[in-house]
Amino acid sequence: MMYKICMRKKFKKEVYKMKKYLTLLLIIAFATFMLFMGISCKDEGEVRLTNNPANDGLPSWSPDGKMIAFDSDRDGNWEIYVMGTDGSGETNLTNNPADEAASSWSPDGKMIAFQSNRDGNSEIYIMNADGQE
Ligand SMILES: [Ca+2]
Ligand SMILES: [Ca+2]
Repeated sequence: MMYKICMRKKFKKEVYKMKKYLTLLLIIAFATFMLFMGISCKDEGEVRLTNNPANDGLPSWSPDGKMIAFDSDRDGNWEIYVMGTDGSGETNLTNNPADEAASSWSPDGKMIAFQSNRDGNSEIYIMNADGQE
């Protein structure tokens, strides 16, 4: 009789332990799933527009949302480029041996302001959005 009670208590303890481990396992599985979903959602909607060994940076949307201006040093010095919002039609607007950077669209989208050190130190310039100054 005493042996049976003792075994029953032992069995209950084991079941309690197993439930604890099972709960812990479920929590870990749920946390892993949520982490995975979080990472998946984070990646969703991000599209690489440039893909080259040079530096590309400081993107800015044109006011009409159709173009993106950005800086790149892919020709050996910094230039202002524009491209479509899908990364197509990358065009060097400045094409100058000095460094051009920090472009900013005019509110009507017809002009782009930028900085250049073409006279030996940084100055602010404007050009038409097609690169004509
Ligand atoms: Ca790059
Ligand atoms: Ca340049």
